[in-house]
Amino acid sequence: TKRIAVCSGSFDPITYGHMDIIERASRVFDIVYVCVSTNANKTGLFTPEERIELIEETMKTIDNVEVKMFDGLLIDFCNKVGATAIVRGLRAVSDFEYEMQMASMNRKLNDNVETMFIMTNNKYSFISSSIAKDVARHGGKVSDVVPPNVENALKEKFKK
Ligand code: COD
Repeated sequence: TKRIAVCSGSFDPITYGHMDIIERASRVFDIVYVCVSTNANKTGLFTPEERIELIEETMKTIDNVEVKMFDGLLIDFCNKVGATAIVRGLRAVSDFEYEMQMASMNRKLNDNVETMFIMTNNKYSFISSSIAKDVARHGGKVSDVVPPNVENALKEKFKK
């Protein structure tokens, strides 16, 4: 049987940090679904369709990664695709509390889906979508933080 994982997130937009986690997960699991959800506490810059396109462009060289959009409980998406793991990235201690809350809630909802954490490469520890957006909004250079297609998309967004 295939080992299937879900990398969940808002990916608004995808950064080198996200890519690192997805790539590492793709080496451990047979199939990795990147599940784009809207985080109720964050307002989005990119539409879900735009986010998916940017992820697909960036991850196209990795064959066992598929990008999907899901509007609902992450656990329901896992059931739908037959995933036994949710993979999340950990950057620093500050991520821990939020991740613990989500993992324990998801465990209550379905004890058969395991939340697993991958530590990001140190050089991406301080990257976030929010910071990339903020720097791009003010015309700063984001080429160390996001791939070229995302850099262009950010430029387009803030041109208007
Ligand atoms: N290095 C490593 N990992 C990183 C980096 C980085 N620089 N940046 C982000 N990550 C990791 C994050 O830790 C996370 O694991 C993943 O990448 C995605 O990050 P974000 O910020 O894009 O996504 P979030 O945290 O906003 O995603 C939250 C969800 C949308 C997944 C969550 O709200 C959710 O599951 N919603 C669906 C509804 C649901 O099921 N709710 C109940 C959950 S208990």
